[in-house]
Amino acid sequence: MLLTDTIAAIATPIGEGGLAVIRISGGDAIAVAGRVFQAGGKQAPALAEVPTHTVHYGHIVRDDRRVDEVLLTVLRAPRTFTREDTVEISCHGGVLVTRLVLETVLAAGVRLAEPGEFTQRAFLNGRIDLTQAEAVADLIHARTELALGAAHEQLAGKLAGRINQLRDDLMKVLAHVEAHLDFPDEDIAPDTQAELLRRLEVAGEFVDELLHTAREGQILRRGIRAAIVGRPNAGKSSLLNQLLGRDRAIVSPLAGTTRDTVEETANVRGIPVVFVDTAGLRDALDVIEAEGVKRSRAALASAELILHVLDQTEPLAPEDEELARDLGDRPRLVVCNKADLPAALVLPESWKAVSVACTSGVGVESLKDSLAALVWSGAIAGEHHQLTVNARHAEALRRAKVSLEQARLALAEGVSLECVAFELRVVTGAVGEIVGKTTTDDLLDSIFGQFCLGK
Ligand SMILES: Nc1nc2c(ncn2[C@@H]2O[C@H](COP(=O)(O)OP(=O)(O)O)[C@@H](O)[C@H]2O)c(=O)[nH]1
Ligand SMILES: [Mg+2]
Repeated sequence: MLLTDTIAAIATPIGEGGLAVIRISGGDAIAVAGRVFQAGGKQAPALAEVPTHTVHYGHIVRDDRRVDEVLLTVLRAPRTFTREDTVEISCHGGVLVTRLVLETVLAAGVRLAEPGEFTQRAFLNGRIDLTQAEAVADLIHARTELALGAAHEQLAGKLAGRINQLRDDLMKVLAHVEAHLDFPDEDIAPDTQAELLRRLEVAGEFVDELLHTAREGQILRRGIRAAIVGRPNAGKSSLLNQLLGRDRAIVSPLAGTTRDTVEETANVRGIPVVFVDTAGLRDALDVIEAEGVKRSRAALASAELILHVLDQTEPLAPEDEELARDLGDRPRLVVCNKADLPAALVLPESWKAVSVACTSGVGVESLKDSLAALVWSGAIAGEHHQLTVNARHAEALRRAKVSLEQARLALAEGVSLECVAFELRVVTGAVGEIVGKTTTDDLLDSIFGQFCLGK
């Protein structure tokens, strides 16, 4: 991937819309735009002359023919996303017209950008660090406002700031240790050693704190899967519809109505939850239902949370007890449905249950509260949702943690300063990977390759 050439891509989704944006970035961006743009009005200055961060009305022209009527924004380096000269062309949002504008720009001498290349340039030019680049992707993919909030904080550099601080602190300790290595005759003074140990302990606590946010980070980024299971006719499909707020699954008094699994995402108190409605768990009557039951079992196995629906007009069935046993200590919420009808159900003491009536929706809001509480249980709540690490960060932090502990032990026992320095270099390297201070091409490819075209 060249960093010196000029690139262009459609920055908006392909499809019919009111507007589409074609983005051009690189040293020739403004010159290229000047070649294909015909400004409206007689006294309009050439694009090369216009001030930065200004918008211009005119037409994109190819071989003297007007391709589209556009608004063109000129953004000069370095106050741009990529830190390069950038031009954004807002054209009409049709599939064909957008493609023609892009082709016109490409024909004028720029290269089609690769997926994520604008963001990669922003990173390589020092505009953002790796955590911020990842936040751009999180932002685009965010499905709830909570996830969006976390992505915004990360994009603003909150995580990067904390990670850089950690790395700086460790570098100082490393510098101390290395200084002593240069003078092997001198022992490290006891109070210096105590101070260095304290700093390593503080660093270790901070790494642990960050690692604790990994689960939350995953919940916010990927959401969780919740399987709705229970006996036929308990009201599983009715519950799915209530949780989604619309009639997605077929509800009927006939047992065995739901034969396939139905998957839909809903926003529950800021958590993206993929609900999977399943066929009732029972001995199937025919091959289709048998396949449905098989899929229910698969959904059950892959879910992070189980909504176990019971019909409270009936006594507890052996299947329900069996299911509870099978689930062991996996997160489970027991939902007693049909609260509008007389009760015949007696639950074992240890079963914590929420009572709902899915026909009217009574109890569904408190079910959502319980669900969110269950998801966040064990995770740090509140403002800490704002600072969460992703799987890549967590992996680097785990490596850092191991070496940090080795360094601390070596220093405490006065084994060898060489060993302390070695481990600390591993730690600072691992921590540096998070923000992109130490990177490999493979790492960059894997991060930026996940982006969509034009980002
Ligand atoms: N009275 C009452 N009936 C319900 C309630 N929830 C579901 N039902 C009825 O129970 C039957 C089975 O519901 P359904 O959602 O298809 O159950 P599933 O087989 O578990 O998916 C349907 O006739 C629903 O209308 C409820 O809260 N109260
Ligand atoms: Mg059903």
